[in-house]
Amino acid sequence: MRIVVLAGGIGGARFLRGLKAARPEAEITVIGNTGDDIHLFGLKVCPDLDTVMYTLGGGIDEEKGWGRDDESFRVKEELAAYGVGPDWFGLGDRDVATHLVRTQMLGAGYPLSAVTEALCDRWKPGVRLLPMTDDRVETHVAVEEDGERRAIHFQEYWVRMRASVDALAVVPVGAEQSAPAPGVLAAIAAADVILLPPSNPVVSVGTILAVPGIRDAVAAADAPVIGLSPLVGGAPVRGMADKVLAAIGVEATATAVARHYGAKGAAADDAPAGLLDGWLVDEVDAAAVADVEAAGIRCRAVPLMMTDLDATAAMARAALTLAEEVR
Ligand code: GDP
Ligand code: FO1
Ligand code: CA
Repeated sequence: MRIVVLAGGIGGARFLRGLKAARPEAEITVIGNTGDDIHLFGLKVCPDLDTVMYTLGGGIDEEKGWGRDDESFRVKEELAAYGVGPDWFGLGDRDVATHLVRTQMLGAGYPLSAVTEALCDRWKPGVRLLPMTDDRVETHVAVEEDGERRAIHFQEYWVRMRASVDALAVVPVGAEQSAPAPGVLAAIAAADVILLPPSNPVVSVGTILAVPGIRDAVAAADAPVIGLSPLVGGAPVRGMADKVLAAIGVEATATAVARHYGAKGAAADDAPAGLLDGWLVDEVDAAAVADVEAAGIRCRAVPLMMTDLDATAAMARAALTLAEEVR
């Protein structure tokens, strides 16, 4: 079975771990978000790709959910001693090696997709991990600070500001000029199932869908498209997804996000193509099932908390069962 997953960082990576446990024999292609990528100290950092790679490869810091396990921050301390910022983004010493290898290979002319494959040769995540694009796309967030509107890098909004002010707009800068990385469209077209894991609908899945060609390929795929809600009980399980949802005028509820993705085949003339055949909400949102189904999307309420591997594998099985139902 060929499964394609459009993944962000922590939510996507943890779901993938459950999916692998549920279907060890499946051929899983992950299309990873690169809108969070940032250049720091001359290094190219790809947080979401690395989170997937480390989580599935056994190198993740389980507590934080990002970065390497058994990490130290000596380099960060030395940079601080020089007074060289930014001081709000912590690059760990072990993690830095990944960014050095990546940056060196990019400098030698390899595309990000080839670099990611090379990094995965070490980590053996057990999935094919493709960046959404080899082109530079950077998510920026418009905020008002001290009465002035300005656009800042997504990481500055998320990590430095902890999304403490409203996001006025979220823009994947460069997306319009980007092209899907090699293998992305072919994987979508050949998929038996396409899954939207409980990743951030705006800055993870939304950014992947903003790469020209990807949204249309998912909408046109023969495979059922099944999503899992990252919102439970009207709030993100983790993080500040509500802030970026507000920026695009979508309520932070499982129903609103399902409607935002839209029912497959249900696009109006000027609206983007709808994507979903099925949607899973958490049991606490069982009342949402009827609303989602009224929008033309098959919906089930199941436990959606990724508390451990068994619970996460059960979520993956529920998504695949729903895919069979709508097929
Ligand atoms: P990021 O790139 O690290 O922010 O990770 P993703 O975009 O892949 O996923 C972030 C989303 O995962 C957040 O909006 C969370 O609400 C969601 N999430 C995290 N843990 C869980 C969980 O256990 N269950 C569900 N349903 N969603 C979760
Ligand atoms: N998140 C933080 O909250 N603080 C950090 O200092 C930080 C450093 C960092 C370094 C490498 C990496 O791959 C991820 C890192 N993250 C950090 C997580 C990450 O940038 C964000 O949570 C995601 O990009 C949001 O999806
Ligand atoms: Ca992310």
